[in-house]
Amino acid sequence: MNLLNLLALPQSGAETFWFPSQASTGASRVDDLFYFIFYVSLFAFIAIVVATIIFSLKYSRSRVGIEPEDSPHHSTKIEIVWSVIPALFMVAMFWYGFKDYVDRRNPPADSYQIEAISQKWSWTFNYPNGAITTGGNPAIDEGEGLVVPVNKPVVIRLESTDVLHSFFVPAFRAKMDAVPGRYNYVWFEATEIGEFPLYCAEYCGSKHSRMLATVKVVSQEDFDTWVVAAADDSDLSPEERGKKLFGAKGCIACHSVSGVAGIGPALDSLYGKEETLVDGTKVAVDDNYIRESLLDPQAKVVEGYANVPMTSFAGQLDDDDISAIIAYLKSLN
Ligand code: HEC
Ligand SMILES: [Cu+2]
Repeated sequence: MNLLNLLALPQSGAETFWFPSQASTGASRVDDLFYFIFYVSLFAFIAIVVATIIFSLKYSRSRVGIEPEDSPHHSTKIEIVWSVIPALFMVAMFWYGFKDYVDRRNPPADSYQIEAISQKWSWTFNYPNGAITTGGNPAIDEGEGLVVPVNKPVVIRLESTDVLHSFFVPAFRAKMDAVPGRYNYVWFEATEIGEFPLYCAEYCGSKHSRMLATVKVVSQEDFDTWVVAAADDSDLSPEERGKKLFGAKGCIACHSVSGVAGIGPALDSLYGKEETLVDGTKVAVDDNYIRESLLDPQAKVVEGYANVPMTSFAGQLDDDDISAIIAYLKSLN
């Protein structure tokens, strides 16, 4: 690798040693601030190290034999100069950092909102019209990833069902934690059509490195066609439809399917199991038990969950939906 790349400034947003090419409106501001701080620090570092070396050679007692003589040990003039000049640079760093931070935290009013739910070790993306995509651990899931329109501000509302994850798209310079138990958000406006890697940037367990998805940026026209087609689930199998509903109806916010209990019990390898209820009785998990869990969750409450009520989905899920969810839960065994 050419070491000079370390010093390269981005040329019209192209890839550098430090950054991938710029693919969002906010990217150049992040980069400009980074390079400003980097070059100021580099200048100060070199100036201090070079001066240290020159002076220690020039005035070395053992080498040159110069005896120390009385000299002024305080100069107000010099002290003011070396306090005020760096302070001005720091005020500039703070000012631009603060401005960009405020900008990063305030999505434009006409933003398109997509919900991203993270779980070990994948993402579920819910679009406003009911379309759902997934992305992440390729061993489990060959999801399509996040799809967004170009030149349109997009707010990603971040949730986590289990542990801390972090939504990170280097090409957009967009990075924000997904925190269990609260909502967070990040926004960006993509400026280039293409596919960009989406990483989880918070160590979240053994398959963290495979929590790797893509963001596909398409034209607004393509997006509009795609999102309508993606919401149409008439050609899905019951299992696939169940999986979609599981994300879309928010089950995934309380139930993981990775064996980790969240607000509610993990639902993988649930079907057919013997469940212990709060009053100590045991019931077999079958179609009717699951149906009842959805329509009248308080009828049979799982041991250990007496204080965390699940809300009823009566009126939100029709019989077809319930069958699809049952098919999906069965497929997780
Ligand atoms: C607000 C959190 C929350 C949401 C959202 C939620 N659940 Fe639950 N769920 C719970 C809790 C807590 C329990 C355990 C207490 C109980 O049995 O009612 C539970 C229990 C269950 C059970 C029984 C589990 C077992 O181990 O026997 C099933 C099945 C279930 N939920 C399915 C779903 C499905 C499907 C959805 C989405 C349509 C959903 N839940 C949405 C919190 C939630
Ligand atoms: Cu993660």
